[in-house]
Amino acid sequence: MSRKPVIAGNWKMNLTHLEGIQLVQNLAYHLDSTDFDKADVAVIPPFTSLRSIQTLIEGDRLDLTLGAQSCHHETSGAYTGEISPTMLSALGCSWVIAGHSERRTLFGETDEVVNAKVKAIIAAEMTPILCVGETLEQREAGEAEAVIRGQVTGSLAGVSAEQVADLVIAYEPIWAIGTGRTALPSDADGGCATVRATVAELHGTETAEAVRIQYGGSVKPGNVAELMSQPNIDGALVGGASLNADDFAVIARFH
Ligand code: G2H
Repeated sequence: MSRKPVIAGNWKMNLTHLEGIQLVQNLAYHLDSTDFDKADVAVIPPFTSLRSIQTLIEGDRLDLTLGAQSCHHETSGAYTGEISPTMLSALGCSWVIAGHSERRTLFGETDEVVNAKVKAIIAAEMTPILCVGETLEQREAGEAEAVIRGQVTGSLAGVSAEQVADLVIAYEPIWAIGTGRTALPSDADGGCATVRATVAELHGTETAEAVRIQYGGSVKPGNVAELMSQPNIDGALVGGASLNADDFAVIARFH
C-alpha cells in the first residue's frame, strides 16, 4: 500500500506571530503544487500564531495545512490556560499533536491523558499526531520495544480500527530529540516497524498498512532522504529545522 508522507513542522515554543507569518510566507515561496501532491505538509506553530497563519493560508490559498501542539480533552469549562479541540477545529487546524515527549516528561502527561486527548481530537474531526518513543536509559536497558508497544497500546485504548487507520503516529526516540543525534535510518525504521506491528496486533494488518508513521528527532535537510527511504517511515515530525524556511522546504521536498 502506498501511504502519502506527512511532513510536519513542530515549532514548539518559538516565534512570535509576526515571525511565524514571515516563515510561512518564505515557505510558500519555496513550495509548489507538485510538492503537495507528493506529501502533506503541515506547520504546527504555538497557539498564539494559529489565527494569523490560518488567515494567511486561506487568503493566499496555500496548500499547507495547520496543526496545534496540544489541547485539553474537554470541549469547554473551567480549565484556566487550556485550549479545547473545538477551538482548534474552529481555527482551521487539521492536526493536533498528542503525547509529545516534552508533554509527557515536562508536564506529566500519562498514556491515559494522551488517550483522552486522542479521542477528543478525533471527536472534533481533526487528526491526532500521536507521539511515542523511548528514553536513552530505556533503550540501553533493552526496553525500547516494550516502551513503544506500551505507549501505542495505552494511548489508543478504545480507538476503533477505522480511526487508527486515519491517524498519524510519530516515533520519536527521546535521545534524538533536539540533540543533533539522529537515529540511524535502520534504528528509526525499527522503531516505526514496532509501532506498525503493535497496530497490527491491536487492529489487524489492513489498519497497520494504512496508518502513517513519522520519524521525529533531529531531522535535517542532510538526513531526510535516507530516513524517508525506509519502508516503515511515512514522513517526519521536524522540530529545530522547521524554524528555518529554507531547511524545512528542503525537508518537505525530500522526494
Ligand atoms: C522532536 C522533533 C520535533 P527536533 O521533538 O517533534 O524535534 O527535530 O528538534 O529533534
